[in-house]
Amino acid sequence: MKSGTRRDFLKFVGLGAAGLAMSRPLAASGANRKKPNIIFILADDLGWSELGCYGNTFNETPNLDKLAKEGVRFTDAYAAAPVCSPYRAALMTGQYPARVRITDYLRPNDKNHLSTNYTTIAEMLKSAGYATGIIGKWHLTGYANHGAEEFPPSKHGFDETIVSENRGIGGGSYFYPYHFNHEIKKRLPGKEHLIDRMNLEAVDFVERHKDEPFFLYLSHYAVHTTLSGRPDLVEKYRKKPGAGKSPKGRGAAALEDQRAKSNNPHLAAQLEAIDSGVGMISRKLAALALTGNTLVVFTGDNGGESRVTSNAPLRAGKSTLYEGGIRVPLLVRYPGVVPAGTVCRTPTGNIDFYPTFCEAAGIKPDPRQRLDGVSMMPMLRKSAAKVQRDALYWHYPLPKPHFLGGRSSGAIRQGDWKLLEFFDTGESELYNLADDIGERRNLAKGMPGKVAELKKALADWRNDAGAVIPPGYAGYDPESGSRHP
Ligand SMILES: [Ca+2]
Repeated sequence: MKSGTRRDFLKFVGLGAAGLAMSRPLAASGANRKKPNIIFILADDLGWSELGCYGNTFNETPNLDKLAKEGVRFTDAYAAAPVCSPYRAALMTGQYPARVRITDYLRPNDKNHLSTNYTTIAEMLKSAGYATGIIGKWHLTGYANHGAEEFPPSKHGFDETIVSENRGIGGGSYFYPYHFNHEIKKRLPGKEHLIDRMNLEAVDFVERHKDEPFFLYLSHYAVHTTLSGRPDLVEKYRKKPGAGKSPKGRGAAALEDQRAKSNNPHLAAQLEAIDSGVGMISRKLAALALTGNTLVVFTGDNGGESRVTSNAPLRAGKSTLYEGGIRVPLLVRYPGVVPAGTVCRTPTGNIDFYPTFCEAAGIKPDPRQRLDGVSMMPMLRKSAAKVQRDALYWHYPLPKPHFLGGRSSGAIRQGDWKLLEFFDTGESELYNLADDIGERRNLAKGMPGKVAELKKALADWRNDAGAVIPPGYAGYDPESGSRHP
């Protein structure tokens, strides 16, 4: 949507400036009581295999496992990209990263950013009377501290921005004072750890907004490298049988230590802290009698980093379009709507949260903002529900390989079939995930018909989405099927 149409859009949904101003008192008086609260908890770089309820036997995630028991666990949930910013662009807009034109992570001085021309999910919910807040990582803008014009959460519909970055965030910053924001004041006694602080802020946010519908986006910086857990928790996992050495994702010693690539005590410590926060939030909701009217989502933004963990049985990790880079954990609890203890095997993407949250809140999305996702509400009500979708698509053009190994590529998943197309060499790989979740048997050579069919579907989708492969990002032109000179 163009910026000029935003006012018209607010009129369209019956909420001009006056309507926005009035929506809060209405909500507080109970007129909106039926609208569910929405808590979206995102862990950074958390692979599909890390939670107990996904089969991990080293990490301890009792509160997340309980969430799965009380709701639905998705086996085939996908991130729209194998790195941070494009996932977040898709989450906010309901569109594929290729359509939003954010297909790689944004650098601290990046001119590219999430355009205010979009109506974000936060703006949608805000216009329906929700209090909106983000705690933690945004990563959809460059930073004024690095010379870029800034487009922070406050320009995208968030009333409150709490413990969030205003500087480059690479390299981790898990203990106060936080290098990604020098202005944050300490609140916890002793050596304040970021995850604990964010959990505290989340519980406070719920308490503050208990009398109105709220949307809380709790966006953890963990478990991104450089990993650094709370010392007492790291010590606990170091002593646990099967513990790998505890590298911090940097330096030759860390890279040479093969055992560090699984059962990583720092990662386990960070994950336990995230899990404790989920427990704190659940207890707060229960104490306020809000559990029944709150939709809680827990997920990850891309696969685990292969330098510090293993995504096995999935292949590879962050920065690649193999399953290890894009398949993520997804748990949803919504009592009375989601039957407890269910498992959903239908593929979903994080482009689906936008229409899902709109439907849950009873809001019609703006027809002028194209949505690539479909509402998950039918799947939430009944895990075997049919979904109107042909395929999921990925577009990840790179000028050179990512430092973690990812290559310039695209991918499509249609049913159990998965095709990866590499823009650097023109090669394709074909897998059937039903009996090869680890993408070990490339079937491309023996099935040229299937390869051609999926390549065409992927090319058609690229056309529709306006997906661009910039000059110099490929040695091969997938549209013409020929090599660049
Ligand atoms: Ca990430």
